[in-house]
Amino acid sequence: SVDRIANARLRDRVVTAEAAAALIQPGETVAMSGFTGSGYPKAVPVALAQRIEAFHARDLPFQISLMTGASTAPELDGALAKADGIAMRMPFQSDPDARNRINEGKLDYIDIHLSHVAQHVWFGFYGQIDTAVVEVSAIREDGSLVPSTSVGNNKTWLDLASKVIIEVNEWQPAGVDGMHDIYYGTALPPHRKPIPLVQANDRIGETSLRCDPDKIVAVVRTNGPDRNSPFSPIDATSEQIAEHLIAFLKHEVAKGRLPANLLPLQSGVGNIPNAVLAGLAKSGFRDLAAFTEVIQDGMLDLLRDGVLSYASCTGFALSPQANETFKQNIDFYRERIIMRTQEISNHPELVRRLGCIGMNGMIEADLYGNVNSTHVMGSRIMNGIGGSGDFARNGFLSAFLSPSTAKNGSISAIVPMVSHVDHTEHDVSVIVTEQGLADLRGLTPRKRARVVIDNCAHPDFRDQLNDYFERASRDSYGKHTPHLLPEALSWHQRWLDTGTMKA
Ligand code: 0RQ
Repeated sequence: SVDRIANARLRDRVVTAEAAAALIQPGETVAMSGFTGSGYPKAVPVALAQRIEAFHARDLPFQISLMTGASTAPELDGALAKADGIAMRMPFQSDPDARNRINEGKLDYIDIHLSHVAQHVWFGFYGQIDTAVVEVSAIREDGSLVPSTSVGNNKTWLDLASKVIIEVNEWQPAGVDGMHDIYYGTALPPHRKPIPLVQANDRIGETSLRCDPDKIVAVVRTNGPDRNSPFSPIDATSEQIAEHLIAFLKHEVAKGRLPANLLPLQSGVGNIPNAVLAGLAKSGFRDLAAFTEVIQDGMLDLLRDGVLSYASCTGFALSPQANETFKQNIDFYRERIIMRTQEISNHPELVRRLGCIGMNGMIEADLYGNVNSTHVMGSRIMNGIGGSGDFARNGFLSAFLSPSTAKNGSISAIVPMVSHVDHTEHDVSVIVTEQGLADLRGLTPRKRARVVIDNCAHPDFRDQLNDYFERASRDSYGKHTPHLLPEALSWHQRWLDTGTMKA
């Protein structure tokens, strides 16, 4: 087979993962590739975790600040968190070990909008990047780098890092070459220009990443799979949520507010968004487009069946089975998928111009439409805001989806006041649970409360919510957004004290 490293100079820099990891020093800021379990480095982070453990065994300090595109995998976040090797982490993670350390207060975590990461690093808000560790699928003869299954912030990492370690992963299909679109037109204010993308499938950049070869200090060959975790079968609750949302989209088409083929879709990851995608396939929609962050199984199916004409993303989150289908039909998918940097896939200017329809999961929503996507009981982080805010604030419509209860019915996802705010009442158009859909557009706060309680709350919590809302409407200091402050968060405290939000 053809050598994936076609550049002779860089072929000479091939070393073991251990040798590459030895180039990373304590206290460094390290920027790695990876987005929702795709395209992350597979070998150097594990070797780095071992190096860190060896230091710790000799009572020597060793931690790094770690930045990525989004969530990675046990071999990256998991291994480094277990080794107690991360001092600061940003911007999005979903690893159980890292999450536990963050919630124990032992790992500093900064949760920012995914579209902000690259520019905030360019602005200098996070200091100098010492090392970039980036997985690619191949190195071209001219030294340019063909990304693998995610692009994330790799352009920024390669541009700004003092030294670069490249992993060339032969497991990634060679046929991804041509799928990427790396935009080099970004500049810093006050010199920014409009981004010349007017349709979700426009190509505005290059198919590979540039990198100054003098900065590449090591190249490591790998051959290992992305995280590729399986999806659970679609359950009844997810299916009902999907049905409500699809009925709403059809209604919007009938009213003439959306075209028959909708507007570019953004879909979060998880079982509910997957059910929505499966539902779209069954409901007769055609010629849809996606302008989203992540392509998961449901979107590959829609592309295969012609329901979706094309999809723009920055990474994948596939089951092992879907990954096989992807690899076997890579020529088909390359014609229909464009992978961009996450500053472009999530760019507010583009999300606004294209009129994306955002569909994301949530932890809880309150009577007035504020949404918490990240913190259980206001303090325990689950994952992070990810790209949900980029799409919620800037899209044509933004829907937040969740079962109406959590933890065996002991928690209501509809609460008097959210215990943490990621999406304000100004950014949320529609809330959907298996009970129904609340269309908040054009409604005053008190009218929103009515439809949220009537359409979305679980019957077990409806009386309690009505009681709160009625008393607040009578006794609140202000009557615009009625609240009883001593009670507003009492449901959360009750759950912490007694194990249920039920009064
Ligand atoms: O926890 O597994 O311990 O039981 O949250 O909940 O219902 O399985 O739903 O996997 O879709 O996750 C908001 C976390 C939903 C996700 C969130 C607990 C529940 C369970 C997971 P257990 P479900 P999902 C694009 C967009 C932010 C990022 C985003 C998310 C766990 O959608 O991270 O939108 N969103 N990115 O028990 C207590 C509640 C709860 C609750 C759920 N009210 N109280 N626990 N849970 N609701 C992708 C990217 O940006 C990269």
